[in-house]
Amino acid sequence: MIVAKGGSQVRRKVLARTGRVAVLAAALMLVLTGCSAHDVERDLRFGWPTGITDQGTRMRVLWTWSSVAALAVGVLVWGLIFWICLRHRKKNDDIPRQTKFNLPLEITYTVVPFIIIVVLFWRTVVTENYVDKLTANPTKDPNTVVVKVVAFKWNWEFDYESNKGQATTYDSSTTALNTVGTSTQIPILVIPKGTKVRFIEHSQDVIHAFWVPEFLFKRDVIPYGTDATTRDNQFEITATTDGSFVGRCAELCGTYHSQMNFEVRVVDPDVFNKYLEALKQLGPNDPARQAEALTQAGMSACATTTHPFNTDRSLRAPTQPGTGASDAGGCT
Ligand SMILES: [Cu+2]
Repeated sequence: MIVAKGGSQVRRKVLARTGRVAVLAAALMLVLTGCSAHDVERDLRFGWPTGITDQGTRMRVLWTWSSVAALAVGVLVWGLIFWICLRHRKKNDDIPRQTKFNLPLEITYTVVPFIIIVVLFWRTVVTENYVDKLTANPTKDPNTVVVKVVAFKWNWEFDYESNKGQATTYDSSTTALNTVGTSTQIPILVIPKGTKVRFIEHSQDVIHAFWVPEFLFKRDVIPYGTDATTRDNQFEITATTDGSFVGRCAELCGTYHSQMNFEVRVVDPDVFNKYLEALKQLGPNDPARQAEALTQAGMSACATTTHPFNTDRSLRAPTQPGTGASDAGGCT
């Protein structure tokens, strides 16, 4: 008896020491490879695409931890299956002990999944509420830029309604600073990095959908047959990565649906302010104001992520860059 007790104590000590060494080794590896717990968590993506918004990051965190929870449950279930297969495999021809039920076990495997579902539901609702959160009085808010997105067959108009609480209109008019896409010009939406942007989605004809894949978010643009925007869909994002990103219409809206591309440029707030100032100086009637204002703000005048399409309906081949109707305009 004494020998057996001593043996189990030794085993426990060895196990404890192995555990301590493993934890220390893991911590040392993290420090030596320059990874923080935050880095590890950020890289645990499980196939989740890279977003460029604060909201996208929150969705990714939900995905990461849902996947970790699913894996943990998976490992437990696989472990139990293998354990039961090995531990209770057929060893002789005796009939195994026959049992009826095990109340504690049944309560456990009812309550535990219920708790898991409650936690997943709760975290999903919290994340959804964060993604759908809207600022009260956005046009007066000192931290928000308001853009009205007007969809029409088959292009986009972007109206910059206000910039951090200041209304942005052309001189001597109430028209918001804007750009309008045409078959020869991809509309480019410029937004400031690190600033909340409120989108008001307005449609003039049919249902379109505003989709920037890197936002990891899309929302329908519903026509209500009125100029009022009170019923229009609205949402907010805060872009955290600068760059140019393609945007698309994600609702089959008609003949040129597939050609309703636009570009989003996420830039420093200084560059954004310069761009708005340049638009204002150029006035609402200059059809080339988008390209000119982009140039004045130090940006490329042409879209870099997509190109104008050839609108010839008899064409039986996809449009290649440079073959669109815009060749004369310089942006191909
Ligand atoms: Cu559309």
